[in-house]
Amino acid sequence: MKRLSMILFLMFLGNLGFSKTIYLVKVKAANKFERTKVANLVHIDRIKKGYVTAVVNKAELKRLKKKFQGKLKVVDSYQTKNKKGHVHENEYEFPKKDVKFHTFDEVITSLRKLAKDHPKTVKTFNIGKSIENRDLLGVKITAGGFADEMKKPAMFLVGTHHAREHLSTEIPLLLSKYYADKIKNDSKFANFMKNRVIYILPLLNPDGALHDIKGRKYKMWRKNRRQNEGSQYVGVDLNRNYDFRWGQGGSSTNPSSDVYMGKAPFSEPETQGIKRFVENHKNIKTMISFHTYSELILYPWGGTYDPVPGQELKVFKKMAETMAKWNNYKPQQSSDLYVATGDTCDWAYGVHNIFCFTFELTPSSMFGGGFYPGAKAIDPTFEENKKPVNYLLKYTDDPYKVLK
Ligand code: 0X9
Ligand code: ZN
Repeated sequence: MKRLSMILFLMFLGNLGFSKTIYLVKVKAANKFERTKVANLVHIDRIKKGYVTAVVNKAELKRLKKKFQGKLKVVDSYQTKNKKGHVHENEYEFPKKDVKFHTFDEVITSLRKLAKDHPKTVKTFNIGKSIENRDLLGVKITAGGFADEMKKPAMFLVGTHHAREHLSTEIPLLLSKYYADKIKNDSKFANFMKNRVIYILPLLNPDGALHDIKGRKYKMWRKNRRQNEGSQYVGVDLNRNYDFRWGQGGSSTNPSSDVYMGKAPFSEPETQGIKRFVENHKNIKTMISFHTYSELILYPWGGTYDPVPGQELKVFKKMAETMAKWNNYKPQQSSDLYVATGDTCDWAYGVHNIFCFTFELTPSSMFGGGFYPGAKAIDPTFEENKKPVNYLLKYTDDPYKVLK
């Protein structure tokens, strides 16, 4: 087993463009409480019976060793030097086999084209700029005009809080085209969309996503590209930066950690953009934050083991379980994985009462490619998620209706 995991790990990392040493570690953790102790320091990659695995840097390893003496095993390490002067060194493009994925520029072009092709039903919107000054662009989709947009119940789809989770850009992007075309071609659906708006923002972390593909080599990058003051370590974990229960577990105060919460809640322009947009769109009733990977449908709370209040728990459960029948994902409360505070859905629900789900898309494990499942994963993942998203859209006017 050790040999097999080592070979797979090396295969997995073989194409990554690291210039540092990273380590694959196993930490003994028998249940969600023990997993949370690990999640306080590093991002947990995989949950197995009795232990978790994580890919960590040197500083993270040091902290893990201090805290989990005797419970930690370094399974493997990997080091590579960035080849200076190689042909693709400064290119912001996916590796050749994955060019089907959209770069930041391609996302922007697609969204603008969609609005141009559907002038009556699709408009672009901008929630601000990333830390490196890139546009955070989305599309709004409705039928019957935008004049009374705010009166129409809305579903908000957001992709790619985490840089390396590129499939979580593709799915909302494909959904935007799917819905625009469906309004055009299906009059029943067009009629239904007179009383709905769909807001889609496929790429919340463009700087991180571009960094992850720079030089056409994946880098396993997770955070945004904030140059942290007084630290050599870059980046804030955007899914730890929302202000609801911020910093109360499952996130780190250390900029070298992959789950660094930021120096203050909403310190990042990307999360500030979401905050402003949601505050200004009280019509948003449901939301999905797309991530990869593990094939899960997660609902609040993620920041505490407590469940949400009774009636709302019933709604969350019913919705998650129904959606999971179509995509075969596992429906569960977020904190069943591990407690993590400052995430999108706890904030959306806790502050704005939005029925918000975190979808951890395909694959189910590292053996299906982990964060890099390849272009072949795009279409099937889209297909399996169409029905779940349609269902959420249907009940967006009144989520409690699922209990009737
Ligand atoms: O840890 C995260 O931010 C999410 N997983 S990922 O592998 N995409 O990074 C899961 C968030 C679930 N929320 C909580 N457990 N609070
Ligand atoms: Zn994620």
